[in-house]
Amino acid sequence: MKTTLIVTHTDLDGVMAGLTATQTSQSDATILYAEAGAPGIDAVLQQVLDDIEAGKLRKPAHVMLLDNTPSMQMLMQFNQVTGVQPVVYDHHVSNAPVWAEATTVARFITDDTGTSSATELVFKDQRAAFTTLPFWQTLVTLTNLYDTWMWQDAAYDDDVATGSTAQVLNEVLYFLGRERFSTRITAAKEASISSNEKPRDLLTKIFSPVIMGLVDDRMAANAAYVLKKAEAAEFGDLTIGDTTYHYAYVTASKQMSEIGNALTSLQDVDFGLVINNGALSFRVAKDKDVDVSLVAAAFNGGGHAKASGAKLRLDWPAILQQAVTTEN
Ligand SMILES: [Mn+2]
Repeated sequence: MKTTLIVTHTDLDGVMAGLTATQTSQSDATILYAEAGAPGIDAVLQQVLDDIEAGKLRKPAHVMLLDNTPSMQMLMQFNQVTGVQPVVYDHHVSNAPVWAEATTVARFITDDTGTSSATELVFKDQRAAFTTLPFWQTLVTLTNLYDTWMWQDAAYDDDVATGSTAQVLNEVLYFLGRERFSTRITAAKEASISSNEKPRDLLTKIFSPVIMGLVDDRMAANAAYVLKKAEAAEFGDLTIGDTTYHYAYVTASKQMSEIGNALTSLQDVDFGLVINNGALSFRVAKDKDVDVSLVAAAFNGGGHAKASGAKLRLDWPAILQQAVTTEN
């Protein structure tokens, strides 16, 4: 193992936080990626501990945990085995109890205002490492706007399209994939890019005009798909207690939250439901009062009152057998 270990999330904020942290780490860094939430990062840290125990890995000298907070128990175990106090950069407020409690086994750099991404937390903490990379501030701004949902605010609909370029940066990540995205960003550290490049021009320099054109095409195709799905919606009524709610539903294979949003703007709809291969995604219309986390909970799912999700598990072998048995 190299001397710095970084564990981060797989989304734009996680990937950019990792790339920002490698710039600041004193030595070569290994980056590992974890799924969202404590179970995701706990699983990765458990694997690291297992590998250290099996002699496959050397103990890291520095550990940075980004856009994610492990469980209290895992932080204690990790500290005990490695002797290292990880530095945790996180902004998921549901982890605040661990931030308050685990101060003897880890150091926490956090935000609970909803305005700072993990990438911004790392950048602000280590700004001195970026004096020779003035354009990095723009990448941090775009990542921050996207991850905190602020990119849609009118304030960022400015003459250089800062808000919409934040969405484009996210799309570039999913178009290229994490490896190629990271390679391009790392190469940009070597290129001489001026500090006052407009956001879109900066991305074109980093990723090339060809890639930006393909990403634009893909975003246009996605928007058309969302529109087509909203037009194909069917409608239902659901009674919870004394109240009956009207909802729109449709099946889709991608763009779940965008389609959910589009469904909520259809006439008289209280909430939208998008179904993707058994995954149910609920979203409440603006100014409508229905707690869809109750509906998700009925399928062992959860989330927020205004947006929640669940997974419908169907026993296909049993369904097939029953259908054939009934038929014959
Ligand atoms: Mn984040």
